[in-house]
Amino acid sequence: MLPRRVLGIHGFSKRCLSTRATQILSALDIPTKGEIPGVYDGRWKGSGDIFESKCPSTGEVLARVQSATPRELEESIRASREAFKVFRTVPAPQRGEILRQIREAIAKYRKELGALVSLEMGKIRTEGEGEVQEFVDICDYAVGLSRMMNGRVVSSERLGHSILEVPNPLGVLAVLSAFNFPVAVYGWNLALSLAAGNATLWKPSPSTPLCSIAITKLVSDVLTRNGIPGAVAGLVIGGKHVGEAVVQSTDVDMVSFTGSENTGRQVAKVVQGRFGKVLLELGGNNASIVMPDADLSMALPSVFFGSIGTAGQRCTSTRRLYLHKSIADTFLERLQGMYAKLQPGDPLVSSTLLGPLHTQQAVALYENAIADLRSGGAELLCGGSRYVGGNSPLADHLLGGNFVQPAITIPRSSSPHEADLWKKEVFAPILNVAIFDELEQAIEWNNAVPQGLSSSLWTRDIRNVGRWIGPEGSDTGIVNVNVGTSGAEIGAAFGGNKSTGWGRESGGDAWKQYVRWSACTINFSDAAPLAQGVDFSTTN
Ligand code: UN1
Repeated sequence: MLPRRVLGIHGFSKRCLSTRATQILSALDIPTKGEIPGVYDGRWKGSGDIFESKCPSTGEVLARVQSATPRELEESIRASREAFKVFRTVPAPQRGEILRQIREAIAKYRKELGALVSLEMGKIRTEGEGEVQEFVDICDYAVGLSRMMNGRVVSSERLGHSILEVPNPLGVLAVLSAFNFPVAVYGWNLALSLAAGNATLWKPSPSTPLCSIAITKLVSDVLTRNGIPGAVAGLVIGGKHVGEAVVQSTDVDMVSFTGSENTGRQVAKVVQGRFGKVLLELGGNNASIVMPDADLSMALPSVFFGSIGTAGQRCTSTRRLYLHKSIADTFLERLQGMYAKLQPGDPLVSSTLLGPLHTQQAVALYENAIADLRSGGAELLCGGSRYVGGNSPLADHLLGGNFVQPAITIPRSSSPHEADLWKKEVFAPILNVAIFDELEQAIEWNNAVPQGLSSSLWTRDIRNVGRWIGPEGSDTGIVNVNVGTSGAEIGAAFGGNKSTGWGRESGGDAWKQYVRWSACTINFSDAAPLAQGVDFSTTN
């Protein structure tokens, strides 16, 4: 038999785990030796290629995870369908009770899971824990929802008739999630899907397998305790081929995809080509606009968090900053002062504010973007290179990490109509700045990019607020006032317009996509009249 391929940047690496990693993995019952099964359909397995989980802060190989073979994927999808048949008959409030128990299980391990997110994804501790809190919050929301997923009774124009709009479970939901929120985005989808009575099959980013294994273990324990088949919340670790097969499968009723615009376009075509349902959460290219009357003591830390938080790797990160000319100099001076004090460090240490980028490829994207900005004549106010070598502020054990200096730039051209650099999402801490005269101009720039996820206006003037949230205002899915572009709560629907994909997840009315709707007209009368008064009577 041929040996299995090991997919990792450095190929075969020997696993010799640091204490730092061992403690976090052990607390969550993740083996610290040997290969770890990355497929769960009621049973743990995985005999496909090996994926390495690599710590972005140190370069250490955290685990070698067994992915799904094509056959195992098929088995998982089949198990999901079987599990769905059982789960769809469980009354919704009982599904809510299961969700409540999942909420408890996740909340109990909030700190440990948060640390695992920091270790494997690279975001800082408070953001790792915040992401786990987001999972807890959406479970709370879905517990309530399980008693409120109401249909409607519609008046019929016909005597003795009633029309019901009925939500029923949809089937199998596949969740294809990204590395940057390896816990929360699955939580948004799983919670609504469970409340709706579906089976969910998770294909996480192959670079964050441990987060998905830890979560799946906690969820499957709850399901098993309640006599529910484990495949109600299945897991398949795998690469492109696994993702493609999931997306193509007619046994998957809905695909919820988070990732790049390019891949999202392919996913959408394939799923729509087979008339499946698709929910997309794609690129963000989010702007903050600061007006002359803004309270800078609020705007500055928010823009700082928006651009540096998660090292600029949130879909909602602030990538564009539009400053009114009257406050631009002051704002930039103070913002640069904040950037200058920033030190990169181990994301597991609670005082660290700047962690690494997730992968070496992300570092390359950052470096290319900086090179493009430079060659396009942009003024680089700070940052622009990676932290390497002798004068790096990084401790020795972090020298193999993917740390880069957050950059602030002033591109030569301010308008997205004139310079393409404004139109691209670069998943890294690069903040491009332009200076405007009138709010209309800033709104026009805000809207002149393909993406439409989040945007934020800083002002105290109610007239600006009206314009910003109205028909001539921001065209993004998330439109904030005196609140930064990132860090949305779960209560409202989350998602973006235009090339962000129009998807809505999490709160609001998002649950309505996770069910199949039927309009049921019921005749209680002794006649069978046609609608619209159509007369189709026969003589006999
Ligand atoms: C994402 O970046 O994919 O609003 C999700 C936020 C988080 C979720 C971001 N609550 O920044």
